[in-house]
Amino acid sequence: MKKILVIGANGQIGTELTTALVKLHGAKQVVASDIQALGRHQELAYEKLDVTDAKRLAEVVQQHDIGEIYHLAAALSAKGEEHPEWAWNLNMTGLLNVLEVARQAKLSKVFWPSSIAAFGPSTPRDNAPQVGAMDPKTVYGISKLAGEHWCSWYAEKYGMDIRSLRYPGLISYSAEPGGGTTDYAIQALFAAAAGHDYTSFLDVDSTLPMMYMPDAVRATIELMSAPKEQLKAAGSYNLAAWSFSPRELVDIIQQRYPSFKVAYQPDFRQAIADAWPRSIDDSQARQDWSWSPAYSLTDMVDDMLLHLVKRKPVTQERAA
Ligand code: VAH
Repeated sequence: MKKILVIGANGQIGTELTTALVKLHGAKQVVASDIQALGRHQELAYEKLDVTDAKRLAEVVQQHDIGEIYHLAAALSAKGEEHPEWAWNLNMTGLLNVLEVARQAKLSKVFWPSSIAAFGPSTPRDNAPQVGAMDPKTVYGISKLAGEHWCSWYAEKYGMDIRSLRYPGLISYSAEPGGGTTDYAIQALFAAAAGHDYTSFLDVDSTLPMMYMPDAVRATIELMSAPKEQLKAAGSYNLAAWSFSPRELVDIIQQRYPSFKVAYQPDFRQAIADAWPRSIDDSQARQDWSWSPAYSLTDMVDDMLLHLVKRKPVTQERAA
């Protein structure tokens, strides 16, 4: 049986998605890969892979008899603004390599994450629609919007099955995120669990769409398992759980840790957040494959703090 290749398996999404894919398909069916020399998932075959190297990617697909790719390696919004050429190359050359290798190897399915970052100031701030104005203002968002169109082009021209989700900000404890704008929420939870105060780089009322990683992973697997004929969206699906501001998150944390203190010092990431919608209309996903988040905002806070207090945060320096 053809195997699954996860590109970016050591990353914030890849770490938990890979574990879930192993649970579903078995360790022998999943090959992990990332830019680091070593993988996080000891039980899996692992390939050190720079996804901008098309030749190496094609070799890995051939050597492991890959049938599906989950391509998660990317530069996120904040780091992309600090290193625009690097971010564009990683995000676009990486995706184009995956699409072209998948075409030539006749892979059955490809998953690629888009993001609410593909929206911009012209997008309605509340209940951003599945189809509407998209004028991203970050290199990351531009690469996600361009990527959505490239995925549609390959799907239409070659009849490929390419599936995608516009993830909101994702909250997780298993792998620290790499340079996103929504990371303030994760950093605040890590700080509270460690008994430290926190200085937020977003202002107190910066409301953003967010989701707990277990829900995002389940949505990904549900999307990839859905019968193709059920999927009516032309491209990447809006996906949502809830939205919150730093003030709202901190209030919930302080109900559990009354001494937790937060200061607000907005930096360049404030302008990134201000160009993103406050909430997302994901009714198409709910309609097409009965998407529904399982975790409430307080469930997420309690589960994050439970795991973080029990263990030192797992961190792994990611190559820039
Ligand atoms: C970022 N976590 O902050 C990512 C995400 C919607 C935000 O794409 O860049």
